[in-house]
Amino acid sequence: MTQTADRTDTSASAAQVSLDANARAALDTAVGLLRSQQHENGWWKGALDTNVTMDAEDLLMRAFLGISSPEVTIPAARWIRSQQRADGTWATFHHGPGDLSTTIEAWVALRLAGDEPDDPHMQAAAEFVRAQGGIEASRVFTRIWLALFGLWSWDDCPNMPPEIMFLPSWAPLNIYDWGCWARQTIVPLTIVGTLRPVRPLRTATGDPIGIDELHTGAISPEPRLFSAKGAFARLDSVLHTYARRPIGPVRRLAMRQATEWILARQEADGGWGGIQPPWVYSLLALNLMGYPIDHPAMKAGLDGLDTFVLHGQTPEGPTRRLEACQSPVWDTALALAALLDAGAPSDDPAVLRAANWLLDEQVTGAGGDWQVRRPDLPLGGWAFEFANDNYPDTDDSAEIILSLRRVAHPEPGRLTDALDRAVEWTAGMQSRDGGWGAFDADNTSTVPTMLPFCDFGAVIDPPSADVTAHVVEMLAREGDRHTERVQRGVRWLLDNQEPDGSWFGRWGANYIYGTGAAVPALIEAGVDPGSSAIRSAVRWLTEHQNPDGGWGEDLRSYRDRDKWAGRGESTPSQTGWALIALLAAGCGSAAFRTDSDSSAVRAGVEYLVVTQRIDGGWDEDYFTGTGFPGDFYINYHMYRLVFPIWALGRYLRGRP
Ligand code: R04
Repeated sequence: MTQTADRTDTSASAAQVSLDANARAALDTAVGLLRSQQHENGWWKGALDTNVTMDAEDLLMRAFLGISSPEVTIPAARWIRSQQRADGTWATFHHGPGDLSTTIEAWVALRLAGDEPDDPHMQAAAEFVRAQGGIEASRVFTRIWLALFGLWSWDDCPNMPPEIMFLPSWAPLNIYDWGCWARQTIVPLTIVGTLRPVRPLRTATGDPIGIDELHTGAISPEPRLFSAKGAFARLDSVLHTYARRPIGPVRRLAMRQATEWILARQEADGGWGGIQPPWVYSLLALNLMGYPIDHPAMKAGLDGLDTFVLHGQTPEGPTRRLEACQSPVWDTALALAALLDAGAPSDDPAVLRAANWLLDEQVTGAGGDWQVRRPDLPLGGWAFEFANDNYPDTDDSAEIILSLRRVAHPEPGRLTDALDRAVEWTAGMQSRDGGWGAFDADNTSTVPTMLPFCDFGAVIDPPSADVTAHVVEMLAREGDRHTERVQRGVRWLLDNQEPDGSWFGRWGANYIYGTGAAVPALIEAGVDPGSSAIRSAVRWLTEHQNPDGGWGEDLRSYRDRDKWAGRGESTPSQTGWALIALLAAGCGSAAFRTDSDSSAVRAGVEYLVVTQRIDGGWDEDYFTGTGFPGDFYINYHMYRLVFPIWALGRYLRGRP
């Protein structure tokens, strides 16, 4: 064994040897579990948890379309009930605060399933809703769902006119200035909001459903007259006056155009974008435009939704819940990297199965909305899911390229060709400011964010630190370090570092995710580990390590930065991200960095070792994935396994 600087006395050395042996054993059992979870076709797919608005809206959609059935309603209602907390509320993430809109939607869905307003669990929920300001204070989507059943006035929902379809791609507010998920949501909603349908909502036994229990009667305050929000609010009232007029030929043409736009984007699995909201709203819009539920497009859409259903079991009986989306491509990219980080041979059968599946998933056959901003860029990216070919993204593409480049494929030419075009696609999606957004280039107009309609979730897709970091790391690994495109990406990251040394996490929670992505990218791109950017990031991480050796960050950091940034109970995935950054910065070898940095790494590794389950996995009830900062969160079930493996594998690399 070679003598290294951190082994200055025999006891430290003995502790080090046993930590490394324990880490090795932890890694081996974790990899065994990961291998056992691979599908025979080569992919991995972890469950994806979000919140019960998915299930509530599914029941409401079925009621609206007239296709409710006890086989769906009963197990879905059971699932919704199982997620209610002791205080009567529903949250949008584990251990999160009660959420007004989620609780309203759950209450209405349970009424549909036959729960009575004076049942104690319903009363508790309604009490919370009233205390929070009632339906009047809920998000626009919630009020639209109620308006569909005459439980809320269409006049009191912000309006989005279908004529938006006529705006050319250079005009403000045109649909390509919206993030792709918001674009796919608003296009069908322009149809719904124009036709303003009202269908009655009844329980299974035929009783009409009312929502008096959820009202406070309060009216939200008028926005200030001269603010931007005030101007858009006045525009909204003009649009309402227009919306109440009879539908003329121009509106009819706009709605027809929106319908064609929707139909052209239906994916092979019958869905839209592989995410629940566009999928469900597109089905409502098509139905309202005269497509009956047995029309092939409607049938494909409804059948496809069934493939997003997860079945479970509670003491009360079987449950059913809907995944908001699925993440097989993303999960497979991360799992493949984990296997390779853990030392699997580059031609290991599991590695090759994953590589072949990913190669088949590359989007080379179909264009997509991204072409509006990059019309000359050849195809070659990957999308997040089994079937959302219209929306490849740079984040998946970057991670897949990083993984696949390490594979020894039996047909090296096939791999190289695929990767070369993927690199060019991903690089070509760079935005003007030097960073990368996820699904589109230059999706940076802030005009959509100012509309009263947009009170929920991100509606644009500007460059983020995490996505930019993944792409920079990939391009630098590809040998592009000194090219202008990489240097502009590096500059974007340096310019967007927080004053405290961390980076914001757009698609993962939160500053730990952003920092865990940015540090390895900057190091790969040639930034000096001793530079102030890296040193301040390392300091931020070590200062936010928990006494148990792990890292954790509560999702409330998105709304209350001062209180929660970098703070929360330790989780395996977030501990993995922090370790990955520290290891990239050289903190794993005490010969290079300060003693305290290397002991931070050892304590983090120790945390992973002692919290591992007997089967090789880790528990992670906390959500560490982000759909929309502040509004929508995701528990990716693969994260608890793949990121500890990345960290342990990289920690042990080069050790005896
Ligand atoms: C982990 C990052 C990888 N990379 C690709 C992102 C994929 C997932 O993106 C989305 C997931 C979503 N879910 N639900 C929505 C959503 C949007 C995404 C959603 C959409 C519209 C409305 C509410 C929710 F972009 Br309204 C699961 C970056």
